[in-house]
Amino acid sequence: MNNTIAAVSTPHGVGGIAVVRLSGPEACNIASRHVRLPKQAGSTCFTPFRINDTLLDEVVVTLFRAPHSYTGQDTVEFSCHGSIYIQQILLQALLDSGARMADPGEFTRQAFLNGKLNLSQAEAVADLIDSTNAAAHSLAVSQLRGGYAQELEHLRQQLVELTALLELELDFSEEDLEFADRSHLLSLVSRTNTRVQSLRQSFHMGNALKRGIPVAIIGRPNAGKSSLLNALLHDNRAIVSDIPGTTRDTIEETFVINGTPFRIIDTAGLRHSDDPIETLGIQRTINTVEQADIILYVHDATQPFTQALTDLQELQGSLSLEDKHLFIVNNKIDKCVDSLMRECDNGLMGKSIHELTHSHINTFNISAKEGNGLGALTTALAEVVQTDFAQAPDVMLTNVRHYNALGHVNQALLQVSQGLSDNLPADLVVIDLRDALHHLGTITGQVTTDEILGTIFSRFCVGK
Ligand SMILES: Nc1nc2c(ncn2[C@@H]2O[C@H](COP(=O)(O)OP(=O)(O)OP(=O)(O)O)[C@@H](O)[C@H]2O)c(=O)[nH]1
Ligand SMILES: [Mg+2]
Repeated sequence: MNNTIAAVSTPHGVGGIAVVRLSGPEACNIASRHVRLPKQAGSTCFTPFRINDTLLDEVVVTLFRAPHSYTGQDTVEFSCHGSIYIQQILLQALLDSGARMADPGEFTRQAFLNGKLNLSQAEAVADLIDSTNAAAHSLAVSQLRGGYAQELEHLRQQLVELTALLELELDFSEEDLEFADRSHLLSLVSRTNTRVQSLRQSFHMGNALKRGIPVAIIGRPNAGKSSLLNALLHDNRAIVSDIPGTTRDTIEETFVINGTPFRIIDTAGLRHSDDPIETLGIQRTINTVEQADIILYVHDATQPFTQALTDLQELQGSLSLEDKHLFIVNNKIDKCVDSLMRECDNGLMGKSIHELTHSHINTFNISAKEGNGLGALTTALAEVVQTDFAQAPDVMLTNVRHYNALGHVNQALLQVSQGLSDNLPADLVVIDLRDALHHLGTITGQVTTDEILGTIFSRFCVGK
């Protein structure tokens, strides 16, 4: 197996410069066929890049010596001029001289295999590259820094100690000795499991911050839901028309307020319909509401507010609105003549809806068409996040793979607790403890399979 790999690390296309990376035991030998290498590791030099005797380009070469490189192997990076032609020929020259084309994420995979990063940090590198806003960026940085890995390592140590105690008993099983007091063990296990559970609970928040906090726009046909989506995005994303039932499928877009991403979802209007496609759309609306943290109920302010009450009452029948933020958005206020009446109506409406749903209610008067009142609405969205996320734990789970693994850890630890309470023999309890350790190990990479590694690194681009 040829372990010296090469790839273009900058995005495909023309640029001022491009970076080609070469890493592995033969990196220096291969590179020195084409360039003069810097005398010292960690330094650069400006040098011609030749193929046989032909000059291809003048490049800057950076040399890293194992283990002091990203991958932990000898690494040479070429910064060449960013023509696609130069990039391709330079890379081909390295391949002809003995390197192998890198797979997606293979540089990071080398880094993991050489102990430069643990698995959750390697995944954080992918998140960092993907991050498009301040919140996702700061989550990825904190995972990369390893606070999270330390927390998991701490949990692992606790489980290892527990296992060791019980295994000690097994060694002396003939003598029927009990080294560890069962109730002490039980409290250790439940403390560890409490931490596992709270880490799992942080996933909802972590995932929302990373992918965008889900906000559903719902309401009757023609209330102006799509107009609101377009107004928030400053874009004609969704079709707007005065025909009720214009939007049939959900339309999803991300937008950022003060560095926090929101995933805003326009839905099919709520009404009873004989049209099978519209009915499917309405079912989708209900599913969307279920997954949303914030609901913008758009009400046509020229209509009686009892409409809103009826709709929310019906929704309440199929799902719980209690733990959601409910924003009542009175739209089309440009068409309302008596604004004082409106205010009074809003108060009444907010009160009745709160009594109905028990959720936090905010009411807004807007005109999606003319853009009035949108500032207050976006400010309120940002405030919800500030209050909810002010209580966010230091370490947050953002990765669904980790979430599932911690689910298995949690199950295994519940079994351990049960076994200890039932006074099961130590060897049976140890089996469940080992199971918990196994699943914990898959997160940071003490336990890996080719399948796990394959799934993780295929997410990366070639060249990282
Ligand atoms: N006067 C006024 N008209 C509006 C306002 N917002 C939307 N409209 C009009 O109301 C009609 C329906 O708007 P849409 O945004 O398509 O409504 P919708 O809720 O998405 O409707 P469906 O997709 O059919 O459920 C269009 O003719 C819009 O121009 C507003 O603030 N003021
Ligand atoms: Mg619509």
